[in-house]
Amino acid sequence: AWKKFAPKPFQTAEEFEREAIRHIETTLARSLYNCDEFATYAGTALAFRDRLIIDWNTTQQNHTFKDQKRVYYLSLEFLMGRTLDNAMLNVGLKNIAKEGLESLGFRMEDIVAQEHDAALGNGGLGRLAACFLDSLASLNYPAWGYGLRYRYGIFKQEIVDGYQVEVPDYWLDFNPWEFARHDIKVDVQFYGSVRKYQDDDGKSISVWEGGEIVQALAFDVPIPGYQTATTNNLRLWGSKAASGEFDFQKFNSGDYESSVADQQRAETISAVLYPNDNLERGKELRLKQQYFWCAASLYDIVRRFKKTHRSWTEFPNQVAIQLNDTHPTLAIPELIRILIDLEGLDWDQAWDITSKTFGYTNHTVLPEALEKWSVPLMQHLLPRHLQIIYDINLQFLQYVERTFPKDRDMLSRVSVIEESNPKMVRMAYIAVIGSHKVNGVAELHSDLIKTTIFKDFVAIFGPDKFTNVTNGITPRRWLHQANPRLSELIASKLGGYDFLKDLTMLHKLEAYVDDAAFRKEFQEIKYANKVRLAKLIKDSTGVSVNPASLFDIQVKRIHEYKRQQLNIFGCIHRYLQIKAMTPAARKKVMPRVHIFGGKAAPGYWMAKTVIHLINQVGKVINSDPDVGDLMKVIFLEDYNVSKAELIVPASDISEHISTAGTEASGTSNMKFVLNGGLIIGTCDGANIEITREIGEANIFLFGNLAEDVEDLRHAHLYGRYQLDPALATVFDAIKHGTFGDASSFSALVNGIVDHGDYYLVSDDFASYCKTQELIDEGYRNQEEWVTRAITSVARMGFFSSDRCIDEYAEMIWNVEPVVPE
Ligand code: 26W
Repeated sequence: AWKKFAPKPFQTAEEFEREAIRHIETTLARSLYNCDEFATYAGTALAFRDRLIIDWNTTQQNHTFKDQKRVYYLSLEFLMGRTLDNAMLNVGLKNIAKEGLESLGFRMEDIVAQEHDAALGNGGLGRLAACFLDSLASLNYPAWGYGLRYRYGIFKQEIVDGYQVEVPDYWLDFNPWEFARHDIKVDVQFYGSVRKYQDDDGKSISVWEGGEIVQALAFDVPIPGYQTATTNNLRLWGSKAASGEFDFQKFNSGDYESSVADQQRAETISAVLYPNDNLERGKELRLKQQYFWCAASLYDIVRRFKKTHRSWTEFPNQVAIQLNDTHPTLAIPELIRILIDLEGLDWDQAWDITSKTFGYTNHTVLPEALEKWSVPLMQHLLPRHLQIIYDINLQFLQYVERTFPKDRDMLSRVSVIEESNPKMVRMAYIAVIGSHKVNGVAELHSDLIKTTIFKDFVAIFGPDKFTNVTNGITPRRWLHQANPRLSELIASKLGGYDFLKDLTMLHKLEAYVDDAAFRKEFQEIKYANKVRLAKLIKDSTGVSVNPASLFDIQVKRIHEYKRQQLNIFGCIHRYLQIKAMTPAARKKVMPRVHIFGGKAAPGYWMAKTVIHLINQVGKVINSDPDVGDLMKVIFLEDYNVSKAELIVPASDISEHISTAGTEASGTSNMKFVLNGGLIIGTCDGANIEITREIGEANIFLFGNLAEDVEDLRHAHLYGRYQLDPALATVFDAIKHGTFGDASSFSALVNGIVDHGDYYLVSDDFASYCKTQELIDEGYRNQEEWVTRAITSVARMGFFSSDRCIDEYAEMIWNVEPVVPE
């Protein structure tokens, strides 16, 4: 009987218009007579949202009914970007909407551009989580993401006088994609103390009591799969003071303000995303965020399990939890606490269930990024969890001692507690010990973690616990949405869009490498994408760039290990060369536009110095009449996902030039190549596998190898090296004030000249510059260049996040898809 009342989704352009207008007039209470682009976006989004909800409800009912194992992806970051375009594509009604919008007098691009990015992430790790959600739904895996609903996402970056300025990103004014679940609340406890007693059977019981309670409220975001009815759920937790906790004592005694202050203190937990990427700062609020989110998510997962299951031994057959880096490691002691303290299991049962449930993905080997929390802080905030962590450590160290009886050093090396002052809890070790699989994100990285940070653990647990899953990207957003013309061209040759579901089909494009019409169209698309980027550059910086020049792009978080400084020193070197040339020689220079973008962590002074230098160099070069169009240096402000969608398809060359052994994988490298750009890169992260797939002839590799980095660093420290002479000339120009006040940049220069050049900029400089010359030569031969670009696109099928998710499902989660009815 209910069926006849079920909402009917629109099927035609006219029905879509009717729905969008209904929402504009009723849901938004706006008159059609002042219907601007924003209102039209809102009406469109709400019409599509209705459509998503239907599939979402069906999917969740179906998953509950089928009762198969589910995947829970715990990530502090989900860098989703915009949703509308993806929703339209995935439900297959984009053309209908386009037609409808046109008849209302709007262009699709303008409407889609009204949406604010959901920027709940820093960079690679957060964007990877977003690609994974897309693939999980598209492949019909029953999966949920769990994260935090930050009120402020990553800050907006403004460039003022060449310096980065951070502006808060309040993004929730109008967010049609989330649903507040007012009925789903979890009380999360902090502080307090642990009371131990013996029950009637003499069993020791721990009770965590006192302290304070903060309430977690669920906000759900539907995640539609591509061309499937499967619509998964992303649950984000917002914090609020627990209603019972609103201090009526204070309230009644007239201390209204302080009782509101308590409320605000609770809301602070989910207020802001920490903007550090690869730097751990040990802040109490961050630890509170981590526990708040882990506790709420586990409560929710356990509650769902208990609705249909009685035996705890079934838990790992029903639940797979993936830890996206160590940020959710507290979920391990939390599950043990639930099983022992609340459900009455004994240690061995609880441990067995827990370690079968969790998998841990490591995303970085940088020592400053490895999470450690001080024991006193943990004792204060989470007293029961600290006890459990000590218990885990005790059991583990006893096992190690039995296995390696003669190795005393081993015990202190692998102990979860670092014996420093204060003592520190090593979160990555808990994650390794408490999971059944540990993976890195590219082959080199997975090898490195086994030989460096987790070497002892390989000896202890054996090599099979450690595995590799090379990262991937979703071809829906990063090919079809970002580059619709290229996607259409490919579809015209491959007989439709099936390659968006099976990216390995791209290999068939190799048959068209010599097809003149195909090549011409391919080149025209690249040119059009460069024109589009040139317009963004003009609008945001005022600088005109010639789209016929070689576009050389480096966009990613600003970090010393990613070496934007190497790139900008290379630009200065090129500039000095041009300045020294005769007019005749200048005619032979290959014109280039050097484009940078990326945010520096607000407290990362050296990264901010790099941004300042790039802007200063741009200011000088872009207005130098000797240079003209031969060279431009651009810093694009506020790099984010939606800008990436515009930037990525417009590269001729992109730069992925980290010191070998430091970039775990990189994922933008994959995006650029998939869109027909070549790359210059070091032998690092996924660059190595990209090379293996597309062929050495199609990539510009340079620089020292990871295996030599340690020796080179050593040589610097003991003075057995000489500053690269070309780099010395670059430094002279900086010191002479060519790019403004030299003292602004002295720390950057001195870090290389006097302080050990930790990132080996000098060691790689000559090889970098030489390779840039090869690129100029290569680009001159457009015919060969296009062949390389097309061949590369054709060979990128491996890097779909669909492949990646299938590998996780098989090797780590042991879950199967649930095909929708
Ligand atoms: C605790 C501070 C902090 C914050 C973020 C430490 C570490 C992180 C992330 C793990 C850093 C990150 O985003 N890592 C990136 O992960 C990508 C996805 O696997 C990789 O492609 C990048 O190479 C890696 O830098």
